[in-house]
Amino acid sequence: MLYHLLYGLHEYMSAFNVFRYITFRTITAGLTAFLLCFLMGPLVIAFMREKQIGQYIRRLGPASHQDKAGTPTMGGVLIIVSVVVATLFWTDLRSYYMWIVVFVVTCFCLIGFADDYLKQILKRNRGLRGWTKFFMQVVIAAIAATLLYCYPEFSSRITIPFVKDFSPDLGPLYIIFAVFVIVGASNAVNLTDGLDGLAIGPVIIAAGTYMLFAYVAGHSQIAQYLQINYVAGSGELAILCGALAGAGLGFLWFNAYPAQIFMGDVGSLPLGAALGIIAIITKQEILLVIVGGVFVMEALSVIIQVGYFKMTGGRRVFRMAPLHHHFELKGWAESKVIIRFWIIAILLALVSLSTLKLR
Ligand code: 57M
Repeated sequence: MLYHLLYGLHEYMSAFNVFRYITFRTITAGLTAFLLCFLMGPLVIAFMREKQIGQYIRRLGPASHQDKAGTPTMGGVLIIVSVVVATLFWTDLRSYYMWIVVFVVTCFCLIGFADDYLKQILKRNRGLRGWTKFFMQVVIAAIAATLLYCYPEFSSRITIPFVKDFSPDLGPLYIIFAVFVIVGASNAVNLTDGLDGLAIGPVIIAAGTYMLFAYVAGHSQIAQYLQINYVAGSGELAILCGALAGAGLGFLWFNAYPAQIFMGDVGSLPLGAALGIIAIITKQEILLVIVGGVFVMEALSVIIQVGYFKMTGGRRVFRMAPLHHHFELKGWAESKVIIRFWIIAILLALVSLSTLKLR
C-alpha cells in the first residue's frame, strides 16, 4: 500500500523514485516488521499474562523445563501480523507470488491458532488431533501448489543443488512434491520449537538466505549470469523475506533465553510453511534441506527415535527426541544448545549460498 502511494509521488518529486527499488523496500519492510513486533511485544505479553494464556509443561521432559510453566505463549500472532502488515505495506500488491505466500501463511496460522486455542485457552489436554491438523495442512498446501502450477509463468522444473545442466520437469507431480515441501517444513519447524530462540534463530537465517535467492531469481540479468532458473516477479518475495527476518528479530528480542514468550503453533506452523512455499517459488526447493538443515536434523531425530522405539519395543537411539532434548539430557546448558544450533544454521546458510557459484 505504502509502496503504491509513495512511489506514485515520484512524478512530483524524484526522491520518491527510491521506492521503486526492491533492495530499498526489503530494508523498509524488515525495519517495519521489526518495529511492529518490538513495540507490540510488551503489550501482547501483558495481555497473555492477564488472560493467563501460559504454557503447560509436560512432566516427562528435562526437569529444567518445569521452571517455564506459565510463560505466555501464542506469540506467533505477533510475528505473523507483523510479517503480513509489513509485506502489504511494501510489496507491489499486483504480485501473484506474494499473495500465494500470504495465503499459505495466514491459513497455517489459523490451523496453529485452532490448536493453541484448544490447548492454551480452553485448557484441553490436547489440541487438534494429529491427523486433523495434518489433513488441513495438506489441503492448504495442495491449493497453493495447484494455484502455482496453473499460473502460466510458473515452471514445474526443480533445481538440483550443485548440478548445472539438469533441471527435471516434474509436470503435475510437482503439486505433490510442493505439498511435501510445505507440510514437511511446517512440521519440522514446529518440532524444533522446544528451546528459547531455537526455532526463530534458524528461521531468521533461512529467511535472510532466501531473501538473496528471491532477489537473484527475480533479476533476469543476475539469474542469467549465475545460470539459475529465472522466476519473473520473484523479487517481490525478497521484500517478504525481509519482513520475515525483521519480525523474527523483533520476536527474538522477547523469546531469547530466558524467554518472556513462546511462539506457539500459531507461529511455528506458518513460519515453516512460509519457508517451504518461498523455496518452491524461488526454484530452490531441494536446497531447503540445507538452508533449513537444523529443522531437518530435528525432524529426522524424531523419525529415527520413534521408528527405532517401535521396532525394538522400547529402545532408544537418542536420550530423547527431538535432538535438542538429547543434548540437554547430556548436560549441555540450554543456551549452549541454542547457540550451537544457530552456528550450524549460519554455516549451512553459507554452504547454500555457495551453490550459486559451485555447480
Ligand atoms: C512441539 N513443543 C514443545 C511452545 C512452542 C512425536 C514427538 C517427538 C512430538 C514432539 C512434539 O510435540 N513437538 C512439537 C514441541 C513446547 O513448546 C510449545 O509448543 C510450541 C511449538 N509447537 O511455541 O508453545 C515446550 O518446548 C519448550 N519451549 C521452550 N522455549 C520456546 O521458545 O523452552 C518452547 C518454545 C514448552 C517449553 O518447555 O513447553 C514441546 O517440547 O512440547 N514431542 C516432544 O517433543 C516430546 N518428545 C518425546 O516425547 N520424545 C520421545 C518419543 C519421540 C519416543 C522420546 O524421545 O522418548 C518432548 N516434549 C516435551 N518434553 N515437552 C518430551 C519432553
